Amino acid sequence: MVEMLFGVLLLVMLCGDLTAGQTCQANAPRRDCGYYGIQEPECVQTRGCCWTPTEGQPWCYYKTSLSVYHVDAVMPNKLGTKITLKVNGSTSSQFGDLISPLTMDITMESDERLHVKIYDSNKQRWEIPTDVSPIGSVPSSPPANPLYKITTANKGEPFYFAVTRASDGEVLFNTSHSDQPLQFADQYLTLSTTLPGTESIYGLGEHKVPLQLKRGQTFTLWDFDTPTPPNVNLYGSHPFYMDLRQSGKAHGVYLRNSNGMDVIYGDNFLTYRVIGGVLDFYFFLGPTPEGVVQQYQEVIGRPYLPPYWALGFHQCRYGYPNVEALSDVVTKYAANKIPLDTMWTDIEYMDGYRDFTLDPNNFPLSKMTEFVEGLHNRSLQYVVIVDPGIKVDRGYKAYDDGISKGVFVKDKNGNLFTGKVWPGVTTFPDFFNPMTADYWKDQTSTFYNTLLKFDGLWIDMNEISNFCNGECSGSSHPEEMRRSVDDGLKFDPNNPPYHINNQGSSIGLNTKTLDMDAMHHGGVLEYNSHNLYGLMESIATCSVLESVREGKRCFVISRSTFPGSGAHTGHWTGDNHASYDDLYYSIPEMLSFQMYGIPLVGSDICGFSGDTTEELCSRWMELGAFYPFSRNHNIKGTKPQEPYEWSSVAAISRKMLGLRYSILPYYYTLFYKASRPVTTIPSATVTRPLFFEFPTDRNTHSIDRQFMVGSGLLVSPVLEQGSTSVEAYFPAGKWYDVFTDQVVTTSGGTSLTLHTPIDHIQVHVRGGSIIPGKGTGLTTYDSRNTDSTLVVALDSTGKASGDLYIDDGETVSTSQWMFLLFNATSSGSSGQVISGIAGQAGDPLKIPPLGVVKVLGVGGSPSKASINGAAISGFQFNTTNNVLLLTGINADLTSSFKITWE
Ligand code: MIG
Repeated sequence: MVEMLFGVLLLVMLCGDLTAGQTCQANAPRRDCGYYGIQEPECVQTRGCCWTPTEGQPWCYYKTSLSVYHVDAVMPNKLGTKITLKVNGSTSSQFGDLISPLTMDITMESDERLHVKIYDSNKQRWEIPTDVSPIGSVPSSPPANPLYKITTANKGEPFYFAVTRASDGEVLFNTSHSDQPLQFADQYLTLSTTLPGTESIYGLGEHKVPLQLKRGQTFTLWDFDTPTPPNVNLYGSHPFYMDLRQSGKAHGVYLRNSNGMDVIYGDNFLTYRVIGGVLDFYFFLGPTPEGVVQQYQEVIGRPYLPPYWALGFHQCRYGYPNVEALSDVVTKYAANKIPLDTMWTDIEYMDGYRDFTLDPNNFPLSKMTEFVEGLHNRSLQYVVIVDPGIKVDRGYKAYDDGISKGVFVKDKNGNLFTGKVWPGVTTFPDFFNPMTADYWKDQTSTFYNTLLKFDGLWIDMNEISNFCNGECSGSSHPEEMRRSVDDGLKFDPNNPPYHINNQGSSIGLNTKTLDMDAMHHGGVLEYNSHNLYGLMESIATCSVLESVREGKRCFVISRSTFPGSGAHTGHWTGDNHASYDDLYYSIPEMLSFQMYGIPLVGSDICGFSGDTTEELCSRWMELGAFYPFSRNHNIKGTKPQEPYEWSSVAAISRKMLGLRYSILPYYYTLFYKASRPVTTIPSATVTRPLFFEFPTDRNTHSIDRQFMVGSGLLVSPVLEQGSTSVEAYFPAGKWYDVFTDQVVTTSGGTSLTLHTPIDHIQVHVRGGSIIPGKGTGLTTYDSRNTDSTLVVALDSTGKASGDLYIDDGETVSTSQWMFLLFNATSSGSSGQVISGIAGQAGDPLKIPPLGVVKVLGVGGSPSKASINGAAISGFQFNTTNNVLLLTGINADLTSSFKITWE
């Protein structure tokens, strides 16, 4: 320190004042220029630094330069402009030398999408491979009617750029007037945008926070295994936000970067501080929130369509001691007539926590085979956990094979990188190595073919989680490896100059994970690729499942995720607590992941850690019945919480899961639409915040205690202990209670307090929607074999519409499918529902017929109905609630029909 200081002084004396053009910025991140106890005169006069006493921050800190980049050249091209930026004067900055020149590519990729990328003009820096997280296709000619305008500084001027909405000139992103100009050093890249201060921002996960982000908070993106305290960085990283303006117009901003970062959301600014890579921004112009999400997903990849059974109910727990315990759970579900599609097993099934093995005592092969066959015979599925850590253990196939193929992550010297996880000393497959896909496939398929016919895999601990901070101290290197790369690191990845706010206290980047100089294939540092591990494991795992299960869709649930994960996997929100707080947080978490393109998401129902209670578990089964991914799971050592543990919770589960199963065709259709590129069939999110449907209703902008399923269902749960009522907001429209068919409001735009006893949740159907359904069942298989139903909820003008996707529910490249549209119109006491086929492939599917149609909000008093001209005998009209119930219809759903009533 002392020597360094002399060095600095000497330099200052030799070269003149290095801090010319630099100022004191007390609100910018401070780099310590002093030591504990330094006084102002020494700080300011001797060291030439700044002095601002502030609790919790260095009082003596370096000056910062402003507007150091200037535009050097502007070159228009086919789809936009190439601009070069140069630093005028000193390149020294508080967190390393600024890189100069920089290139900024502005590319107009579509009417709705603008791409702005700033990078080192001379040296290739770390960028995310496009086969890991994709980028959208780029057109050959410029878009005709871009919804945006971009302006930048002119040649010679201090750099800035601004994106505005073309239709009304509203500024969406503007880097010019901020205290924080662009700085682009090797390990510190910062850029700020000004904000109006009245916007709503969503995204920047994964965090346990309200849906609408609070100002004055730093959102850190760095994958980390932690029992989900609020605000801090969790398992996945999604550098995407949506900005919804008071007008109801939304846009999105995606920073395509996998390095650690802080995003600071202030009163009227948002600042990125990123510790590597490039500044690669995508702007999505919406202007609807749903549009923004769909435009984003066109870049990162569409969510995959999961198998239909994935939408059934799942039961898991950490700590089922043996195969008998698993059977017992399945038996009790059946005995209690509670729907269950999939039984899960946590790490205890393994032999000494070795992946791809079975514990010979508690989960022996013969009994496991019998158990899994039993499940399959009853059309249930089985899912097991797989962790990335492979036990270092000669004679263990997964280890030996990995060593001989050289597919594990290496340390900085090229030796095997070892950490510690459940099995003890472990190593980690390196999915950057092209051989690793084969290795992973070989291990998984051998496991599948010789030991366990699982239907899906649960991939945990892939942040990567490690019990040590980096390599465990005293680790020996059991296998020597040839060093694969040596690009002579010019920096210390373990100790970058800027410390991101890891876990809210800037703890080391290697905390509970690998060292930052751990090496992946091709010289890829852990420092750069850390946030990608879960995504890469998901890609490999989904692809293995598709191949071992012979073309059936994969089922993978991953803890760590990144943009693009939704194309391969779903997600559960990790280790929540059996608390009412976490019951609530599960809603903003679920809704955020809809934006991130991972619609198959849900939280551990009834709570993972801590003992749940009868009341909490009741409320959680009610809410969880509407999660896209619906699983009850808890930690070892706590009270059991399968729904049949209480007769009350069993009854509630029968009711709510019964409803869920009966509307799965609606959910599945939404999943199909989520998976579709933006074409004629509109793409869609599965569950969504209210503001997605009602963006101009400002009351909706902060609602995250209610949510919508598609555009037609509104779910309003009880989230407080001891409460038996819900204060539910109803946006404009006519809303019907799905349980009673009663109208609750005909105009909307109003909050209602609804009596909601312990066995109830508020679910409303929006007038104007047609919800396709089925009879219920104890499995999705049984439910799929029942007749189809339609609930037609007429709006106040007597209209409604809806759609339905049908296929076999499991094949990857489904060659037989259908997309149906339903349309209802009515006036007075007569009306009709017609169906049409909007898309189809292959021969029509053989599926059960349409059995029941229920029409809500019927006018007048109809007395008869017919289908394609033939009378429908099952005719009932309820004059008190204006519900028309048509039964025994028995019409082929796969050819167009017309139902009329009068
Ligand atoms: O260190 O496999 O989030 O769902 O039950 C804990 C045991 C490891 C964490 C997962 C949790 C799972 C547990 N795992």
